[in-house]
Amino acid sequence: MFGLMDEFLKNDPVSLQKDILDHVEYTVARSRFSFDDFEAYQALSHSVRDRLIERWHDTHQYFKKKDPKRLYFLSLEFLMGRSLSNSVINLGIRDQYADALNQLGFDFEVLAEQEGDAALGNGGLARLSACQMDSLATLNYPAWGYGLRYQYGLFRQIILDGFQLEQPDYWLNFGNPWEIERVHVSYPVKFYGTVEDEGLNGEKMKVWIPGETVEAVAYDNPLPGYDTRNAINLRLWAAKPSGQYDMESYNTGDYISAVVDRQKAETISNVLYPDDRSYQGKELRLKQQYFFVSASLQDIIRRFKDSHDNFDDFPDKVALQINDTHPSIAIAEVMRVLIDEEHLSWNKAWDIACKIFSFTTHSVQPEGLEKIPVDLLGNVLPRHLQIIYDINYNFMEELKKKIGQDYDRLSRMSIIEEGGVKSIRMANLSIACCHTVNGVSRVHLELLKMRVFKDFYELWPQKFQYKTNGVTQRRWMVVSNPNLCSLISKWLGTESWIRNIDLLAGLQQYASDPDLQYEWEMAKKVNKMRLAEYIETLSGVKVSIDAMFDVQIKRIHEYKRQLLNILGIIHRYDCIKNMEKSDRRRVVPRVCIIGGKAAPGYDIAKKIIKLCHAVAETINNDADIRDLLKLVFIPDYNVSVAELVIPGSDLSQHISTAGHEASGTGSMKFLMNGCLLLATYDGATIEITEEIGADNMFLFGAKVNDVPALRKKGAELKAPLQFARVVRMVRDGYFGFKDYFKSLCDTVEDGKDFYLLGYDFASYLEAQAAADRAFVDKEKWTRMSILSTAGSGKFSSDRTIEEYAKETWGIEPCKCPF
Ligand code: 26M
Repeated sequence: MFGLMDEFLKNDPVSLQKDILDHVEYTVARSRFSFDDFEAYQALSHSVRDRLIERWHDTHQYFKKKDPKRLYFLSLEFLMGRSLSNSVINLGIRDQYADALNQLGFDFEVLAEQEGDAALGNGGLARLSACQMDSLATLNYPAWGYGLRYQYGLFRQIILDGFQLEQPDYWLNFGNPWEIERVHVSYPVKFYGTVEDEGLNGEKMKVWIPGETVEAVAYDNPLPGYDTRNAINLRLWAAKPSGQYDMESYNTGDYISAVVDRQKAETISNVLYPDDRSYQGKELRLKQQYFFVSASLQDIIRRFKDSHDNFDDFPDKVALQINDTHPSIAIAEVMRVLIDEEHLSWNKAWDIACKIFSFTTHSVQPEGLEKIPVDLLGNVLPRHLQIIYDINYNFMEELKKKIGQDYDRLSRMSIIEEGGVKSIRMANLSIACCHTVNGVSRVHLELLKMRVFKDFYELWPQKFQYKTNGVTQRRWMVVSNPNLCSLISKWLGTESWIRNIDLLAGLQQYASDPDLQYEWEMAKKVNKMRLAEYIETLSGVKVSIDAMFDVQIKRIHEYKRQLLNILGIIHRYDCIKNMEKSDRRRVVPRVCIIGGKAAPGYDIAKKIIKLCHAVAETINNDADIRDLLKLVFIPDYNVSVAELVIPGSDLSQHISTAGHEASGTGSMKFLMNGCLLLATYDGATIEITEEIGADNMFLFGAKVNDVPALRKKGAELKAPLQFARVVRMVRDGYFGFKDYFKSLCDTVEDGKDFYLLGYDFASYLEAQAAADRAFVDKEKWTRMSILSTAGSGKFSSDRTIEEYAKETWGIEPCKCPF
């Protein structure tokens, strides 16, 4: 079966051209003599997809033959972005396609721009899942991703008069060539109903009689590894009306409403919830969680049963990773299936569950932890509620034996939260069951141990670990920054760093080499020109590429402190205005770029976006300021915008209040692309500092351990005068919208400044001044930039995945032969 090379699709330009033209004619149904860029993109994608499917089939046959322990990665969110460039690069056929297209009169890059983003996720957590899937495929791990196929991804951000408006992202409008619909891979998922006691062979049994059944249909997304034949699968579930009809309503003649009811089933996979705590406790969100978990587990168990008949082997063949608590209802579902359907004993089932599940948490704030009201869970999933009560009973009994009658601690650790709204604490359920709880950076684990999960850490210290996040260099360097990559490969004399990123350290020795420095600066210049063009088309603002491009792109959140950035920009503007004309020559020109979405219900975050626009309006139209300072907001920030912006940045800001960013992954993408970081000692930044040295970054601000004491000081902690002055400018209406910005200004008043903007302001300005000084010393700046890339190796998701594979999942590579 393997090695029949001549059976594979051919990749020479002539075969590729024929293939593309055939798809124009037979798939897109256009004339091969007349088709536009979008149609060419569609045909091209189908041609690539054929090659993907070939490898994907071989990989799965090989996995089936070898039957290794498999990893199943459960996540409610995957932020994949575009697929075309990534696929052809990983398949190793980009240049062949580019040649073939050239001869047809098309430009590969232009066609790649036709693709829309798959934005089935919110931010960091979701993009991390996508990066980790790329590493799993590349490192040949036998892994599957499971998630939901939302019809509407993360909302599109429109800016109207400086205000954010949300629009639906109906991303499937023009079809999606990267997925394969599997109408025959489908499972019924049940909701509601009652639980009854029944006797079976003299034993009491619980029988769930559901009230609604929805069908889950699989959509497979093949994901190719780089420089390997392996292609793994991301299986996303879509809800379809069930084949099981409610005969009664049909027979009673209520045909129309019966059809309408069935159609409602589809709403389950309709829309991605924006990351927003106010959505907690929503029925539809719980149904989404259970829907994808139930379908995935049926699929996983079916695959296991194909070649095994004893559940004792289950933990040797299956690792289940829960991405944050969102899929944690899987724990109760595994128990239900093993006990009610497979008739295992409680103890046997619990033993299996504890061996297969691991859990990674991505948050720092205890109030961000997910809770499901008991009434809601009891209504939607009555049997699961019983199981969770039983898990909690056993857990509490075990705990009492260990810690005695410490009721405060027992109630803190209980899976059930009593009080106003009695709720299930999904994090406590996850920790009680999972063999490993991972944090996403070293300092994040410390915070989990000392604060958020202190009680649990004291009970089970060995469960708590961390795996510092990483990102894939395939997407964040090879796809998005080809100029820099060819330069790196030339100087290293190899392209192997794309698979073995530690080789980047080889650049260190050339960091001061004038030839490399020159080429490095040229590559940056070309990327800045591309970004400048994009900015001008979007906002009409002309920016000079000689200015420092200073970028902050990420979700808008108070703890990420975009407000600190804007207040710093106001300060810079105010200083320039008050300078003697002759002194202005010494000002380092800046283009400040901010981008990101605010959760639709997050008022303060939306005001930050409006303030950014109001300040930009004033600065950019001030003839006095010219190229010394510009501020632009990039609308609708997403993965493909990041791919354009990051390579064109000089400086990037990661300025969260210490102790609030669990890891941060944007910083790693900038680092790999040789952008200098201006950052606080928070999340993974601490580890970045250790890799590249504090003198190659601009660090500032309170440290994680300072923050609690600073907060205690309250109003005693006086913000510096410069800070008071810029806040006053906003308050007094210097940028208009005085009343609207009042509540935003209130959040940083002395005594109320929870995120410590006032406290950190002076050191922030110093770090900015240090960045200015470094920028004018081109030799120094470029050296720092080269050393950033050279020191970024640790932050590849390849390293993260190797650690998970060895320390958490216990899986081995399974490389499909060519
Ligand atoms: C919650 C309720 C309802 C709907 C959505 C949510 C929700 C969705 C996503 C809550 C949180 C979500 O993601 C959190 C997240 O992205 N955390 C980030 O994870 C990154 C990867 O580990 C880290 O680098 C970031 O520091 C962390 O903020």
